[in-house]
Amino acid sequence: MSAPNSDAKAALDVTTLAVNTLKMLAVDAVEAAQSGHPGSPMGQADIAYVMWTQFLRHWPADPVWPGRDRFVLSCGHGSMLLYGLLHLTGYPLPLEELKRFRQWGSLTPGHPEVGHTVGVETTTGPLGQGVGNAVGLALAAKMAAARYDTAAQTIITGRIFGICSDGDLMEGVASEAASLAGHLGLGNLNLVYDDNHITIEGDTALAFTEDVAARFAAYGWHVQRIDGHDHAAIALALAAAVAETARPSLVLARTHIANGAPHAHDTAEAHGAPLGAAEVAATKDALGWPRTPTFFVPEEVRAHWRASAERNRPDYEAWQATFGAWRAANPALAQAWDDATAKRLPKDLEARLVASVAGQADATRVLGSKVLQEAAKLAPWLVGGSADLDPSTKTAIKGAGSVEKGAYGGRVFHFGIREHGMGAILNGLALDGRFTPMGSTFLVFADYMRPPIRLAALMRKQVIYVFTHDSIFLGEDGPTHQPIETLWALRIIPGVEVWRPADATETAIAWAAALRRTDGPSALALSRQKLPALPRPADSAADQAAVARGGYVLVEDATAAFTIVATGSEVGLAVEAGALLAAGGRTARIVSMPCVERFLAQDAAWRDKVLPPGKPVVTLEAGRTAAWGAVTEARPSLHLGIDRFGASAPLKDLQQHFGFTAEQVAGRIRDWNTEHWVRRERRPQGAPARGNLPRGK
Ligand SMILES: Cc1ncc(C[n+]2csc(CCOP(=O)(O)OP(=O)(O)O)c2C)c(N)n1
Ligand SMILES: [Mg+2]
Repeated sequence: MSAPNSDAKAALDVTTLAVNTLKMLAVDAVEAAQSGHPGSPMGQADIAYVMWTQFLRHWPADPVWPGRDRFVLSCGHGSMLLYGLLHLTGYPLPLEELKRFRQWGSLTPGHPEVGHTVGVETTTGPLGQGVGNAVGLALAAKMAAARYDTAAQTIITGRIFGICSDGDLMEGVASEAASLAGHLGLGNLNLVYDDNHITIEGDTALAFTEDVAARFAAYGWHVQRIDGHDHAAIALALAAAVAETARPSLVLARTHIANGAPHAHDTAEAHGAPLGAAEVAATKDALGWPRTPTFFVPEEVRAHWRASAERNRPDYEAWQATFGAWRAANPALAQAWDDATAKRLPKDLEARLVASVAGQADATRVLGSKVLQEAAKLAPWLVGGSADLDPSTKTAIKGAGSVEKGAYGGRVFHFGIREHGMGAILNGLALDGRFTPMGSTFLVFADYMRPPIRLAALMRKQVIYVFTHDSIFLGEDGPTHQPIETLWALRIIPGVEVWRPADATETAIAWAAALRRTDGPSALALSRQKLPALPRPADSAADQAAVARGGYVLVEDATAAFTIVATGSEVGLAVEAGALLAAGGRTARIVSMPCVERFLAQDAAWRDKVLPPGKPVVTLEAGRTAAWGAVTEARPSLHLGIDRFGASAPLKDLQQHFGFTAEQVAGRIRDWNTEHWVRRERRPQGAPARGNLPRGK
């Protein structure tokens, strides 16, 4: 063989330098912060280099280019790899920001945060979630292609690339999502597994000895195994992964954590601790890297990385031209695209949703299903499904068709019994930007998908959850299925709006609010059981606007000495109990509070109008009582709820045993009311009223 010519040698050198730059930026940043994860960026640098310079179609000058490929770093602890890539390829992430890794207010937080750092596609860190997000993004791209591509023009060009780690693939959420991705044949998804045999506690042999390749093959994935430091092998594998369009691809890349660090190499210590000054020096020496300056980027390396992004110019420009031609040739599709992207809803959305169920009394899950059908007409980008509970949750969009392998034009998902995967996939669908995704299950199983709900809130993404069977009054299924703490468990996540509507109007307004809320998730808690109609004589636009404020006066009475605040199925009960109390000479105002977060976000004038300061309040909700103090504040208050697990029995017996008949509620209020006023006169100033203590514990 002849000696390589000098051009080839120069190319080889800049490649090595480009990889080493990525490694050293991570090492220096972690060292400067004295915090972070140097090992995985070092181990993944070869994979990332080949992926980003030869495969990923992106355009840093237009980071949200709709035709782009998306990159998901599922193992978010390796964030410095991503920050290095974004910096080097020309995103607005200056070196100064890399120097401020993990510092207050920097663009380089410990784990990547979408919306915070330009070029970051999703927030990762909780392991496994990114794999689910990638599946959702891939599904969204398939669904968008089915809607918008035409015989003449392909505008959905983006593919999904990702890197995941041992931790990602140990987590169940990744298995759920991967199983569904295989089932749906998401051939636009290309994941590389950083198979470094190391996690925090040591060798993966401690706890992870399964055959991952066989597992993914069984899921229906296209699976390859390579040496993750061999650039030619990485390129061949990624080319094969991209060429495989019928199945998602997993490339198991055997790598070495902290590759290039003489002593830290292959150690668990390199996972999450700075290398230390001595090892940093040894690494730089071993790689022929200058010890100073730190954060060193050789000029030819900068040019090389920039050129790698510039190589996408023809694709970028061709896409823009195609998109322009597509817009001109397909005005209706273009309008649909614009409406979906902007989530453009009709002004009279509320009125139309209310009209779809006006005057009807039923279970809110049934009313919700009817409202959904109308919502689906007004928001064609609304898509959704359930975790195998549609006959109960009633969330199918009728006549829309299912999303199936090879046929992605439908709007109904069948997630299977995979709530956690569903949540992570919904986040991916939301991140795509062209859909409003909805997912449903029983309220009690919201716990199975809490991590992605939390992430949807953190990312401020629009996801709608429909959680039915929202209280013990689901009946015979018993305490395993009866949520007690779940409403407050969701309310306590910042940024989640939980709606628990009481009747047709509230159900419609809750749906409208969820559709309009494009910067965060909304959860609808709906009843299994039929609910009574509420006194709502006018049901005017003003009344509906009041509902949208989250808490409002349903029954006003200027002479009333106190207020009953209730939600969902307990609002009707409050009205009934109020009538019994009134018959005994104690009139009550009734407040319905379908969304506590909305109510608490109203100005003081509204809150004081609904709950006058100083006026005693009774709260009534079939769930934990402790947190209602956040609503009643300093007002004398009694919290009626359920602070133990439920029981398996018919609805009527549960109402009786848990004190939720109108007579019992009226009686409990009467007792408290009497006691409260008597005690208030006698008790020394500042002593708590008896009513502040939850009863029935
Ligand atoms: C759901 C979840 N559990 C635990 C952690 C804490 N954690 C961060 S990284 C990690 C495991 C690291 O192993 P691996 O994923 O193989 O990454 P590597 O050490 O190879 O970089 C753990 C347990 C987490 N981020 N997310
Ligand atoms: Mg590992």
